Amino acid sequence: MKVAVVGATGLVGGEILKVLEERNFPVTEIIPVASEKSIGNKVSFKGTEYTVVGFEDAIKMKPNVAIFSAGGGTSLALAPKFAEAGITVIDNSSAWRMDDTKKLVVPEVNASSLTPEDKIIANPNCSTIQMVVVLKPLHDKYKIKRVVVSTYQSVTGSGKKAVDQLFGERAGKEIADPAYPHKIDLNVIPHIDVFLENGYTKEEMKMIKETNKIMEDDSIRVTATTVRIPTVGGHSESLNIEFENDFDLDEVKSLLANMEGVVVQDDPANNVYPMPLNAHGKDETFVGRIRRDESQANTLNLWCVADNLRKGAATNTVQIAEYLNGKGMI
Ligand code: 11C
Repeated sequence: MKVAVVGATGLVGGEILKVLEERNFPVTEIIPVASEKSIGNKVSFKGTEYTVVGFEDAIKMKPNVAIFSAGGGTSLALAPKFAEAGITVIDNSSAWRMDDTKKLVVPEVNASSLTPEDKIIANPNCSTIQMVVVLKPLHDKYKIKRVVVSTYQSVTGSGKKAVDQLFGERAGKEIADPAYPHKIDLNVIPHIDVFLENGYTKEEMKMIKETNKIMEDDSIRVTATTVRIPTVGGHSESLNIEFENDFDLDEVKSLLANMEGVVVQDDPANNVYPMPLNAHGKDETFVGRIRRDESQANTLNLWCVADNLRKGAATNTVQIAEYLNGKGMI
């Protein structure tokens, strides 16, 4: 497989290369693609150096698949050019997610919806991905009515500038060009992406709309509050899930334990529960603090954590490529 990575020099691009390497995706050639200013730079993959090229050269090199992580504007402009040349695009931006003609895919949940005709495939937002892998087995069994989610999101979700802001503040440096409108170290910022007219942020609305699309069920009501915290290892989420039907707590734990890509870490007596420090660098979504919401019938509380650059971005895109490859679609 010839694999183009568009945005190869960014935080997620670097993670995509790492995940392709670690999961042994059958790569014969990496084509790193980036904007003008990075063309000619070198990117290393499995001990070989590859030269960063522009998008026109990348298309001429005819990759089997192009994994995009270069922002929505680049995806809107360039993904159709790759697709027209017959190259399947897996896009990590928000550009195509809510387009009715494009699939929004978390492999453990809805990979089977993919067909060879899908030439631009959207990868969901990181905070949505880790939530839907947890919701899916529970929805199939007990039918979800409503989800209330509150997030505790890593600064890596905002890119390198935000990581530099956190560690710069911690080192007592003056931050000339901060990623956030406030200090992030020793702080909690209830604001991710831009505010919309309804008072929600764009990140919150992504979690709501993307969940309905991926789960193929608009009857699931979702409300979200998304929050940035000074951590780097991954995103954490508190989920309150109300079901149509009653559930058995042991069965909930076993459904989650048997879900592909989910690991249950739930032993409060021994202080075992998911944390970003432990999820960092892993591909799974970790779930714990699984308990009944005693204030209301048929309702569950849990806590889930995943590395947002891995399962929330790079790993999910590579898993989509693995699925397409396994089905002979690329
Ligand atoms: C964050 N979830 O943590 C965002 C980053 O739509 O892919 C990913 C944005 C997206 O800030």
